[in-house]
Amino acid sequence: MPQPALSISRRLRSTPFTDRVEAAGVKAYTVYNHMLLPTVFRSVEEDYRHLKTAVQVWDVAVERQVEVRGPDAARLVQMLTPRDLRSLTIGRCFYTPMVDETGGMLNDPVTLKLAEDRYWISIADSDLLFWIKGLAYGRALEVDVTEPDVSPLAVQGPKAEELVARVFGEDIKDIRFFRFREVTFQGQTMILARSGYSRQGGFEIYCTSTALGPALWDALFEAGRDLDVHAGCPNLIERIEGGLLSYGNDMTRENTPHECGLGNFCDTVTAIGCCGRDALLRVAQEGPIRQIRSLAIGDAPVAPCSGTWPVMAGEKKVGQITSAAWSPDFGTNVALGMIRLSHWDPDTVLQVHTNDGVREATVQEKHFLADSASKPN
Ligand code: THG
Repeated sequence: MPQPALSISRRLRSTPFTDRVEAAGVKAYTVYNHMLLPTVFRSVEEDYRHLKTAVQVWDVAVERQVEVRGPDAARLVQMLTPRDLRSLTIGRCFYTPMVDETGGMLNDPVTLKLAEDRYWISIADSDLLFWIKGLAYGRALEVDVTEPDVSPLAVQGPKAEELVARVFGEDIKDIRFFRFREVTFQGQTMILARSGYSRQGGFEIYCTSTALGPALWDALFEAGRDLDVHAGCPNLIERIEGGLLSYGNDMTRENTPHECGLGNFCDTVTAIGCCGRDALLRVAQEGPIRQIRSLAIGDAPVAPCSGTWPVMAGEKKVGQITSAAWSPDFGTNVALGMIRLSHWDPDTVLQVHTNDGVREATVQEKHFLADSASKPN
């Protein structure tokens, strides 16, 4: 069915790379942090295959930065998350669930510590800036909370390291996972991190100048011509296979980090000052009664899941699917869903009410792992 078009106005902010993305033939966008996020270039399946074999450049400027700067910066950032930030040293990135006073998820950003008194919070799709400004004002903290001119450009795929080394030098190969360094591009200091929203490996360049965005894009494409570099974007199939969660889709304010399977990124007992700490300590006593699971949905490819699909055990609703896509490598539909405790054990068979009928689904032990995938042709 043809999709309706999206009317673009000033409220849907463009990015430093929008001209290049359009020249590269973007076929669809979604809206994320009031900006345009590409979702398809050639087709979701062609983009998927190319991401797993070559290298892509992604305009992920929608991952806006909330900069927290000042003498109270560390205190304020710890108020936001149940992850203990005492081990977040300068040069590191932490995946940080962020919660409100009830322990409900507000966002799941990557937090970078740039200096003792300076952090970037690289946000998913919710207006976290307002919450942070409210806390800073309400507690009269000595901080500035701003959205700086910073636009991440991701380089993802098996050849990403080679491409980034060609542009920024061989030394970048020493950057470890979830660490960053300062680099210089045309005299401008930027941040280069080994991170990104795929399981294929790669880097994120935090472009610190809108004016230099197109030149940065062009430099990567010129250097990567023989690597088959192509414009890409976070890929629905690959991220579901890899169990990468999407805020607003797989989780909302209704969920705690533990329900999202993000308990590993929480140290609620020692995260003193986190505003959701008391609420989370209370729920941690019992443990969650529903949690995100990977599922395989049987038979032919399913149509896209634009809302949620009920998950049933006979007559009883035991959960919902929040993301699903056909996986060429696994030969099944891969999915993420929130499933009740009584039915979340691996190999449990359930029924999913998709838009085009009831399908059988099997709960997986973990996300879909690359080494059990059938090799691409
Ligand atoms: N990079 C940056 N900002 C972002 C994202 C990103 N902001 C929005 C969105 N993505 C935030 N969500 C995620 C979700 C997962 C991961 C990163 C950001 C991720 N997770 C790995 C995992 O879960 O295994 C690694 C976590 C770890 O080991 O610390 O990478 O992609 N800049």
